[in-house]
Amino acid sequence: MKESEKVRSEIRIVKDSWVNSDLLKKAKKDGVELVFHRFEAQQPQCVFGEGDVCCKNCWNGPCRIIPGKQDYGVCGANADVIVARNLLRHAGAGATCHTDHAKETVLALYEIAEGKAPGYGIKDKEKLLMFAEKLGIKTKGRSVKAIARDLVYEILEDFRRQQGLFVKKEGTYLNWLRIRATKERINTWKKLGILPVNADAETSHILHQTTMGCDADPVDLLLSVMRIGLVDGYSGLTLATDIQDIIFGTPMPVKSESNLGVLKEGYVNIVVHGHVPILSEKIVEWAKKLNDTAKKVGAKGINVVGTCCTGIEVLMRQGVPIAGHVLQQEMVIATGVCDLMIVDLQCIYPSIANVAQCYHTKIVTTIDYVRIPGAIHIPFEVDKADETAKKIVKLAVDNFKNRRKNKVFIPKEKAEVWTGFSAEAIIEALKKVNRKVPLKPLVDAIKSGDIYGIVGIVGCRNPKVRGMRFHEELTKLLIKKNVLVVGTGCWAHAAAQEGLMTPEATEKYAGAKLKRVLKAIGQANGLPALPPALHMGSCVDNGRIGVLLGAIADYLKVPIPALPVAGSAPEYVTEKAVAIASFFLALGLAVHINPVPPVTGSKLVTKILTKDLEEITGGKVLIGTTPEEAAKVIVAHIRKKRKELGLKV
Ligand code: BF8
Repeated sequence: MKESEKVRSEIRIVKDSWVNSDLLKKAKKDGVELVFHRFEAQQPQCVFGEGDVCCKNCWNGPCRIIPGKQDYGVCGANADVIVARNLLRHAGAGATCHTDHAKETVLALYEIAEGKAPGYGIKDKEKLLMFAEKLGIKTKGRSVKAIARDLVYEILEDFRRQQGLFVKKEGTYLNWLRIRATKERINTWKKLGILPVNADAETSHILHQTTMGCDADPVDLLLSVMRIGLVDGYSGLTLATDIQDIIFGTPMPVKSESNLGVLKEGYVNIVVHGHVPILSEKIVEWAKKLNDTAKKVGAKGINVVGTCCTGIEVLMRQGVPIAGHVLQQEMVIATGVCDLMIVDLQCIYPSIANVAQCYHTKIVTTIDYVRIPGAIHIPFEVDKADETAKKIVKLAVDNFKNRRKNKVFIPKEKAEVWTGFSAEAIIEALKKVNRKVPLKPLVDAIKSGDIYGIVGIVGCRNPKVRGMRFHEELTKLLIKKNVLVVGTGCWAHAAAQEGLMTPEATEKYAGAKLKRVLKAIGQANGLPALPPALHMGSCVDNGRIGVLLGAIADYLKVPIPALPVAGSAPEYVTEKAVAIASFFLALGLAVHINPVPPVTGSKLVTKILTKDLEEITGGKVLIGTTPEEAAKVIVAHIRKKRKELGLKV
């Protein structure tokens, strides 16, 4: 890289408010390479990959499409087929992340029911009973464990059902979709023939469907993307969240802190990273139990903080502070005070092991299919949860003495965050305004225009949009326009760090009408106001957004696509985000996606996703490459929906 380019790139890096320039300088001195440096080294990135017109599905290739010059791959597949096939594979890969996550939790519930996981219990019995009853499981006079076991059997049916697959399609479909989706949506999906039958079979089937010489119909492939979206939505997101709530409790509002400033110099710092809370919940518990042990090695105690979505899980339920989003995971180590980072699965950069080598940090992997050279692998099983968690916490305590004082720098930045806004928590807050019909105050505010619409902002931080502060700026622009923002994932880290998840943010940023509503609800709950950006959880908690919208649609007796709402993934990165976007599109939402999704290599696929899909599921992709453009298209969509519903625009 030329010197002038290097300077330009460093300017871009420090323009992001969440990048502490002193920490960056120190990391450089310590010999650390960060995500930004590797991103710069990758420039320019492949244009064929950007339009997804590269096919590597067989070894006639790799083939790529150059319009007017090379319009077909060796087998005859054109850009439309290649782009649609690639999109389906991305969505499928993303969905398996969430279905695997859900299965981890379901199998943990099974062990609990069998009495083989003594470290865990069932915290939300009411929720367990609600689902059991919806699925026709007898509950009266039975033990909670017996009911839980039967619930697990019904759930596992969604991963092994064969009836309705391939040969004889008999209209059987996912149990979890049946009890969590609205009737109107189910009928729409039935008519389209996209109701999934078996989550595992559907995700493995698309590998076959997209191999060389199988499905060559882009429209059919895109309908399969919608089906995979439903697998993701119900057998992944919603299922994972629901079972986690049963085991660990449904989140309720709690206050905490965010950003790198939550790391503490005199303490043993343990960072939980990844997505599944089964182990991190135990780490939090054992850190409390071994706090005095830490004092014996000269520390003031143990400080557990989180990154990415595992961090959010323990934040939502226990108020554990969050240190950073996906792009900050290396910086957490570069502070020099991370004694141990424990990871489970997804969004874990392999580079953390290299960064850790510059410090004393120990990296511990725990899942058998997620290993990183240079890390210590301590397999985690629910039946030995306590002894494993204790061992890991002790490892961190023992490592405290190895900290190198000359390499320590903790940025001061940290912000207060109000979190724990599950759909149930929102309903509880509304009950303080109207006990009998809690949704009424919310829906009345939507009808009157005091809440102009609701937007779910979700997803990752992308190094491609550095310097733009897309999450922060888009959120501010929307709440100023009286749009209530809810969201999850790395957006939540960004919004929290910007101070948008506090009652004060309502006063500072919300439009006058939204401010009035949030103050009224907040004051009924003993707060000056509800925050204008409601933290609904981790990425799997996107299912909570689906449940909330379903409840509003049912209350209003209209389909979800008729609501003045939208979704946005302004900095998406992962295949999981593709699966989530597919779920939202199947739900009938307009979804703003940035950077521009990798479908532009096909005019047909682009047209279907940005236009024709609206006539099919009600959803469509919105494009806006700056926060201002994004806010404009999202608000225009909400205005259109309000007009169609006969509401004030
Ligand atoms: O699931 S938002 S970078 S951390 S994929 Fe990953 Fe994206 Fe962050 Fe959680 Ni979600």
